[in-house]
Amino acid sequence: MRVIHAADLHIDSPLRGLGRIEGAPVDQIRLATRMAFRRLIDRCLDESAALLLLAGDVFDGEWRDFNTGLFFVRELSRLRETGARVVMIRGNHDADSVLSRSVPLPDHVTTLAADLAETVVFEDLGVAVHGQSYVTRSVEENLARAYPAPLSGYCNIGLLHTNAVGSADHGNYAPCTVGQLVGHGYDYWALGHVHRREILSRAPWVVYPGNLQGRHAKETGAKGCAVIELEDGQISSVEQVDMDVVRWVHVTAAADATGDAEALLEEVRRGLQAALAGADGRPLLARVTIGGKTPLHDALAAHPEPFQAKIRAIAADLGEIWPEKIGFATELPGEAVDLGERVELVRALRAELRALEGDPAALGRYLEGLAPLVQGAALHLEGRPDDPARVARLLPAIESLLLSKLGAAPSEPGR
Ligand SMILES: [Mn+2]
Repeated sequence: MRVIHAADLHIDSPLRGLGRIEGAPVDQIRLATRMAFRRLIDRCLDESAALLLLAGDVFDGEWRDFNTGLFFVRELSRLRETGARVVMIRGNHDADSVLSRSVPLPDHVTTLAADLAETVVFEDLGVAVHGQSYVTRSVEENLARAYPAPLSGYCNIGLLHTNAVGSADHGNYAPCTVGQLVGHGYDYWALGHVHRREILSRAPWVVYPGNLQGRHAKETGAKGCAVIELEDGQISSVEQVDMDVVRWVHVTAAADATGDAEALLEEVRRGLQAALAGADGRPLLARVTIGGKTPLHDALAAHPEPFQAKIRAIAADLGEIWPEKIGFATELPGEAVDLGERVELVRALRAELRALEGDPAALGRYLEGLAPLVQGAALHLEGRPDDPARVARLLPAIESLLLSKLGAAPSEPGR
């Protein structure tokens, strides 16, 4: 008998950062959270799963319209074909107080209460599912502590939306520890909230399946659900199965001291190719980062666009992989450079830029000169180009650009 555990579906989450990805099938990608859920239901049907467990954050927050809820109902109703039952809880993103709309769910779907942990017993399956929904977005108490004791003679499963690992990337909601869960007496903890898949314990099982579909460049790698195999009421295996329809990856390449741009592009190509090979035919959105100590540093810092365009062309040639962002973290090799007769000029320029870093007023006087340009450009830029904090952050890049124009290289690597 199979039980499928998923969490953090975030159906209809607005996938961030798609607008700037040149040439990517954005409309298709926007439907990815829905398509991944459809794939999950397909899997339940294919495996004739007896039970589907959804550990919170089914929705991303308040729906824009009813279609989000109707889609969910339509997909769940397909499970009637095999008689699968569904038990779900609400997480911080779809807490009772967050969703003002709701749709009636089919009879085979149970949403566990928010005021107190409760238990659903499936006599025919020999399974007891315990769990509690969130009342509000921010639940600070340790909910697991008040979960019912295990029922003897059943496979006991705890459904919980929690930060059990002290993850700083996620709100510290319903915090608990793995040790506490392990000691509770259940056979399997079906967790949600942390979006990275992780098996925290195998005896008993404590599992984050991670989210079903990555939603932005920080949610990289394979995403999916956990498939639990039960034999005679005992869990015999747990397998992580990929469900994502589009995948975010991080591709890195290191430039070397030879300063050979073609070799660097070749390394990027190999990285993109390897990512595609591991994606099982899924379209990929790749964040590309170029690092390494290289004489190319100044040229890349001053004029990244031609290099970025070449990488986009390589990706287009390889197939369904789109660079989402191409960033540079290169440094100069660091050997001393003979500046010749420009030495004084370069020294003065560098001193001036360093002084500006610590002197917002002086920086402000430079920016006055930019005012007429800023007036027209601000509308088309993400932030005001004359924001002193922003300009201060750009000073190292400005230095690289100016020094490269002078044919000089800064003597300190990484500046
Ligand atoms: Mn979530």
